[in-house]
Amino acid sequence: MLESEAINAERMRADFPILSRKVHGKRLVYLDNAATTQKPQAVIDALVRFYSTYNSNVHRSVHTLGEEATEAYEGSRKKTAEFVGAKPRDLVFVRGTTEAINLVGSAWGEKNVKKGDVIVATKMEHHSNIVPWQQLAKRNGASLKYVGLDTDGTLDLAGFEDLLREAPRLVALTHCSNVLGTVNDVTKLCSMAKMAGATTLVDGAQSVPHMPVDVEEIGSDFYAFSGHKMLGPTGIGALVARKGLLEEMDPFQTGGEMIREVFDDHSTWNDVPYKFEAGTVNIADAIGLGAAVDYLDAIGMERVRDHELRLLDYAFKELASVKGLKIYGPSDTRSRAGVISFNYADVHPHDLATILDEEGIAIRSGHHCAQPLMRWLDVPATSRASFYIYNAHDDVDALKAGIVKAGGLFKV
Ligand code: C6P
Repeated sequence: MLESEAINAERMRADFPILSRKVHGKRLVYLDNAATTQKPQAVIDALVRFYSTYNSNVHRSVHTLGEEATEAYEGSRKKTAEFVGAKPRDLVFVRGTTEAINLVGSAWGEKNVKKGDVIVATKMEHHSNIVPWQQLAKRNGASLKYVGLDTDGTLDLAGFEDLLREAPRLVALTHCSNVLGTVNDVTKLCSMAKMAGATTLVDGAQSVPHMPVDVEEIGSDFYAFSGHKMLGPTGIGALVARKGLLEEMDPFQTGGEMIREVFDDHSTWNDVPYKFEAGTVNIADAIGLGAAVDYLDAIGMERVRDHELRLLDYAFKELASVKGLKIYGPSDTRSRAGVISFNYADVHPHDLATILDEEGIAIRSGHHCAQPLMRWLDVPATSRASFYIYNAHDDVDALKAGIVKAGGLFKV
């Protein structure tokens, strides 16, 4: 593929075995990529190769298998770090975005957030970037405050500036909303937060898989993301920290491998990032994530973003003609990612998702783990279609036809 060539999604589907299966006798139209993405054969092969040829623990054994496994695991750390513009020593492998944020909540938060401190989050956060801060605030006597949204589903910048005047200890915000698709200008927001003296955490669960991300350029202190939303396996993700920050933090979990020396009454800690990877790590899935990074690197993230923007434009144009369909989030597709949350007349999102499933179309319905945002939208739930590299116009056409069919059944 040439760098400048647009992605040929139909051709790309051949790399994803699951996309050739049928659901209820129909072609699988997979539009639930914000929940998790499908896996290319290259990732599946990397997992099979590990278990069938060099399965072994890492960082422990000098035998051949142990050396090979360690090399592959650390190789994957290097690739994953470089993918987001970071150094391997600043990247901790975790289970996913949720664990990365909990790690910061404990290992950084316990020491740094004091009674009376303010933590700032936004109304468009996933529960994973709310509940750890609620718990930390409760434990340490701090308060959690929210930046509101403008009517178009973008952040209320004036409200953000107001909260920065309270000199928050931490600003935690998402790079991209999993419901509204809003892409936040995290470079600008982190810089504003920094000037106000805050530490920053960016939730990159919905951005790293879909657009070029450079943590150095963004200037965040912490950046979290999940492997399974970027073609990798479940159970693996990363926390990337600003240079030197991990060294200042206490361990998250304790036990094997994260130590340097253990005495009867105290222990000393391993170097970073190993200090934060206690016990036997998720070796196979980290290696699988490395294969996913290779796959995305070969395509190029600019092209991934470009493909999704084209698809988004097409979907907006097509869905505009469906009477009774309300789409949430910014109307300017340039400031959103390939996520479309909507409601359709009085059809309950779960009913719509069930009818679409009959047509082989997978979307998500519900609150999308963003209940404060649902309250702000004043709806109990939405339907959500989310795109990736293997989606094309035919998927959008199938979605539209399925919605229209549901409209007929519900007499919209
Ligand atoms: N959102 C969705 O369907 P984990 O589960 O740890 O890999 O990722 C959590 C998470 C954190 N932040 C954002 C913005 C997210 O979208 C998610 C996961 C999925 O929207 C599953 S709830």
